[in-house]
Amino acid sequence: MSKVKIFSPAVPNMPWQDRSEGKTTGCADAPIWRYNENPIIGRNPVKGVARIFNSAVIPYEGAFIGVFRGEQTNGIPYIYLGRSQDAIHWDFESNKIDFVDEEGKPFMPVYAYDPRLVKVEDTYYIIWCQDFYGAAIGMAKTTDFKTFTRIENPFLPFNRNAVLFPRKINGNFMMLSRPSDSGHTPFGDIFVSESPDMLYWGKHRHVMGKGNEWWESLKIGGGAAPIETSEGWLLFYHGVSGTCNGYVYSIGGAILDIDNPSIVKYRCENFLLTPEEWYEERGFVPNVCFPCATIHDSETGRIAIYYGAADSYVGLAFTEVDEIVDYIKNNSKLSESDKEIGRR
Ligand code: BMA
Repeated sequence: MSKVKIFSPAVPNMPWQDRSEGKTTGCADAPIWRYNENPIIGRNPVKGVARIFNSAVIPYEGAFIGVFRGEQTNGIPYIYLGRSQDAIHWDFESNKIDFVDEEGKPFMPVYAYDPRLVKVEDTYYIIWCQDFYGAAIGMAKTTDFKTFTRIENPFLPFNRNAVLFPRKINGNFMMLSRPSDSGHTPFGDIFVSESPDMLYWGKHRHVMGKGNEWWESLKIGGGAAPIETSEGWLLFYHGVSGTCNGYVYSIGGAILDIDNPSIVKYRCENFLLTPEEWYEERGFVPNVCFPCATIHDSETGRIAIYYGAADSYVGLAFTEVDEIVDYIKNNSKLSESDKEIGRR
């Protein structure tokens, strides 16, 4: 039993590899280690799809299911469904997810990328980036992974990296997002918005800005759905450094206040994972570690982090809640805007 409690169902069959077997790396001192058979999803994973990366998975009916960013061979990203018994080896449907609109008529976004998958109460929500007169947030819901019904676009363009909290807070749905431009956004902070009905979103609050540390000094964005713990919401996010040779995406960690996630309680000044392995450094876009999901077990405190690598692969890394929370707390550096209720 971990010292820090995770409040979510137990997942005894979650993927796991002990640290001694996993790949640790020389330069990162965070208690997080890579699966030694990474990448778990390689190139050309299914007919018509050149690469799968930046994807989200969740326990489902005793096994696992996921929504995957598939880069089609025409270069346009879309979302594909995948299923797995062990959350490591995945079978993908060869057809893109067929969304329907609120009236049950077919609805196909022009493109769809970086999906997240979050269960709130009895419904699974998919949140992604799509065209709405520029990059914006798309959403759909399902209860059976057969019918996927569109929900109104929650935010105006331009926005990316929307991540829903796994339960309502003070009676409202809560969602992180990162307002942006429509290109390769050279700025960006994380905000939180709330909604009573998943239709109307408001009470927008600033959560955290790009960091002072160089690894996240250009922009940041929400990653995996926050994990509810006895210390607060544990958030794995991405932070970007703008080097003379292009952007570098690393994984960062923060803990948000449980009742008011606009307030950051702890924020780790060090990255938790940064591109070091060949599949992170080399690919369609080099130097990208982009977290989109975790699977975690409340019984053991184990956490598996799923991240896109170099816009080409999916990688898996492991940590334990006690150790990662300690590490984030022991290396926490907050700015004034992190600590305030971000309202102006
Ligand atoms: C961001 C997003 C991600 C991508 C990253 C690196 O702007 O588009 O999907 O992984 O760039 O290319």
